Amino acid sequence: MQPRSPRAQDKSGYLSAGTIAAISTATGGAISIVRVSGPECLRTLGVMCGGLDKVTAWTPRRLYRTNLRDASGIQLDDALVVKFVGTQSYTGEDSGEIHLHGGNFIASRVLATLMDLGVRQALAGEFTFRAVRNGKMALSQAQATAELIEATNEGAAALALEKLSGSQLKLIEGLSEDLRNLAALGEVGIDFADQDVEEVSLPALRARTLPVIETLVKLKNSYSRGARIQDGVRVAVVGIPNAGKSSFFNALLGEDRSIVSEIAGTTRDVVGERLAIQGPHSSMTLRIEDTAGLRDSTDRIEKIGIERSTKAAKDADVVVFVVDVTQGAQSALEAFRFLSISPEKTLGIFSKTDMVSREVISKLKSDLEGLAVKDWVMTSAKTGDGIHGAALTLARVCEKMVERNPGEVLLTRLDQLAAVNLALEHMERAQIATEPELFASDIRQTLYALDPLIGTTVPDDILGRIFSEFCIGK
Ligand SMILES: Nc1nc2c(ncn2[C@@H]2O[C@H](COP(=O)(O)OP(=O)(O)OP(=O)(O)O)[C@@H](O)[C@H]2O)c(=O)[nH]1
Ligand SMILES: [Mg+2]
Repeated sequence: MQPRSPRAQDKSGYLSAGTIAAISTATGGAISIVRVSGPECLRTLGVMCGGLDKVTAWTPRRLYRTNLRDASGIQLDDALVVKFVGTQSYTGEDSGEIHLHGGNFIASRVLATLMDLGVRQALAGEFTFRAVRNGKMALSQAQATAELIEATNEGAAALALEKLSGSQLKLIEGLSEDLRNLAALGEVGIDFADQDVEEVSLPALRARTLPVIETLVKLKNSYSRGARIQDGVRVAVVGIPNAGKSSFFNALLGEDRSIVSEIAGTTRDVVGERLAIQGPHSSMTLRIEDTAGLRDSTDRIEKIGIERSTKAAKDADVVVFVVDVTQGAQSALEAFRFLSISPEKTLGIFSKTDMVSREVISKLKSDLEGLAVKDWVMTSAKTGDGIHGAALTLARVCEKMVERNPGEVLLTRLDQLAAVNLALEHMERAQIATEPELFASDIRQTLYALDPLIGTTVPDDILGRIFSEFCIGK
C-alpha cells in the first residue's frame, strides 16, 4: 500500500480503460508485490518474463520463478510471477502479480518498466473499482475490503469479513426481490400468487410492505453499533476543573498524553486518543476524549472549550464522569445536571482516593446517589490504585455498546445509512399512496435508493469517488 496519490482525485481517470499497475505492498517489507491488470497485461508480462508464449503456457493462479527483465533485457529481479486470466481474476480481467525481493528500489524499477511498456499507474482502489465494474463483487463487498484493511479490532475485522462474504448483500438482494414483487403487484394491480387471481387492494399492498419496513428500520438502527465497532466506541472524560480528568485519561492510556497541572482550567480543548481495550468477550477500540473542566467561566477561550466538552459528552457513547473526592458533592452535582447526560451511559470515577479516608468517599457516594449512576470506581492516578479496575469496568460498559446478535447485519457506513434512510422515506410515501400505480412508483424509488448497497448500477463517477478513498494497489 502506498499513500493516496493526488491523481486519486481524478475521478474520470477511473473510467479510462487500459492496463494498470501499482505496488500493492507497504515499503520496507521482505517482499514487494506489483499488481498488473488489463487487456495488455499478459503481453506486458511476456516482455518482462521471457516471452508471451511462455506466459501463455503458464497455468493460471500458479507462481512461476522468473528472471524478470526490463524492455532492454536488463535483469530486474529473480521474481515469482502469477497470472490470472479473464473472469477468473480479482478484477475480472487479465491480471498478474509480480512478487519481488523487498525494497522500494526494485519495485519502483519494475513499475517504471511497466510504464515504459504502456501500462499506467493505477489510481487508489482501481483494481477493486474494476472488480465492481466487471461484476466480480458488489459495492458493499468492495467497501468491506477497505474496511478489513482498516480494521483495528476483532469486531471490525469480523464485520468486514462477513460483509465481504456477502451477508449484507444477501439481505439487500432479498429485500430488493421483495420490493420488485411488490412493485409488480402494484403495477399490474392483481395478485397472481394466490390460486385464484384476485385484485390487490391498496390496504393489502400496504400490509405487505410492513416486513420490508421492519428490516429497513433494523438496518437503520444497526448503524450506531456498526460505526462503534468499526471506528471505536466514543468515550468522553468529563467533570469539573481540576477533578483529575487528564490524570485519569493519561493513566488509562499509559502515557502522558494530556497536560496535567494543579491549575484549574488546564485542559482547554478536547484531546482525543484511540485505545485498544479487551472486554470480557471481545476486543474493542475506544475513541477516548479528555475535555475541559465544566464551570461558569468568563474567559472566552475557556468558554469555547466548555462548549466542546458539553458536545463531547452529548455525542459520546459512554461518559466517564470524574469526581474529585477532596471536593464536596455540590459542584459535581451541578456539573452533571449542566451536562444533562443520561446516567445509563455514565461511568462514575472517584479520583484522588489517596487523599481522603474511605468514610469521606462513602459519604460522597451517598450524596451523589440522586444522579442514578450505577458504577462508581475508586481510583488514584497518583498511586495507580483502581486504574486497572476502572479500565475493566469501562471495557464492560463499552462492550454493551457493540453487542450484536449472531449473523446480524450491521451498517457501518454513513453513505449506507443515507441510502437506507432514503429507502424508508419512499416506503413511508408508499404507505400513503392513493393509487396502486403510485404505490408501485414509490416502491421502485425504494429499490433505486438501496442500489448503493448493491452497487451494480451505481454510476461510474460515484464509484470513482468512493474508490478514491481506497489505498493505491488495492
Ligand atoms: N493526590 C492526587 N492528585 C491527583 C490525582 N489525580 C490528579 N491529581 C492532581 O490534581 C491536579 C489536577 O489534575 P488534572 O488531571 O490536571 O485535572 P483535570 O480535571 O484534567 O483539570 P482541568 O484540565 O484543569 O479541568 C493535578 O495537580 C494532579 O496532579 C490523584 O489521583 N491523586
Ligand atoms: Mg485536564
